[in-house]
Amino acid sequence: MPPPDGWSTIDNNPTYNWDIIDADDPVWPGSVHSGQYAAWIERDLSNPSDEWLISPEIELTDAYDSISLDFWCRALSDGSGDATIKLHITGEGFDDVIWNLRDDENWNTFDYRNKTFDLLSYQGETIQISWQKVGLKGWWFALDDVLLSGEGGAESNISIGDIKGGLVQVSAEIKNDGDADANDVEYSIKVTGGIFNRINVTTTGTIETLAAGASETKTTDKPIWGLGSILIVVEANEPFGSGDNETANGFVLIIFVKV
Ligand SMILES: [Ca+2]
Ligand SMILES: [Ca+2]
Repeated sequence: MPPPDGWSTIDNNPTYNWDIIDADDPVWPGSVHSGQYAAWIERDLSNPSDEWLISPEIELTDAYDSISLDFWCRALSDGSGDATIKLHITGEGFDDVIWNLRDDENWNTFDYRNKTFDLLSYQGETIQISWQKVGLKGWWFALDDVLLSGEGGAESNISIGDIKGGLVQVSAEIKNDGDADANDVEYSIKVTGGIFNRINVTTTGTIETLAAGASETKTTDKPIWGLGSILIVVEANEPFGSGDNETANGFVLIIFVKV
């Protein structure tokens, strides 16, 4: 059975590599912590191991108050030889070993144990989490219930500010009142109306990044010619975030738009 989507392994020799074990067919009873399966690597008594179990890339690019890695594992911390399990956090330009089973634990019984690590310092990075079995012999290692959780911190908040008229154009202020940057803010300014409904101008665009507390003023990119009452509808939205829409009434005096 392959690992779940996006997970991968690196096998540096053909024997005793990362595998999935089934609770109904346990290598050792109790080696699955919950559900039907767990990850597992057997000790290798003759070839030094260098076997990796690697998570998908995880973007920690939003704002968080906390980021926590939690997992359950079952192993002894010593055993013969020198093999250990190293927990790596890797990303662009870094490879941090944040846990070493043999050095950091003193586990003499085969209990499932819970480990928790604070990963808040990786906020802003795209990381991968890896368990590396490295060295000769050691013990088998079972891993289950890996959970990465984050609690939200700052959020963006898109709103529409002033809508203004001018010489053949309408402008609208798009604001981010939140305390986190807004990304890919899609906006539209639609102007309709006039005598015989001859005015129909829509301007759309995307603001790649609208910093926290910042605003940008966007202007219709086609001239508004005509005469009479108009309706202005401004919308701005983040694809997976906040949004706002506002309407305003105005009047076009041939070439001057009065809002
Ligand atoms: Ca191996
Ligand atoms: Ca499981």
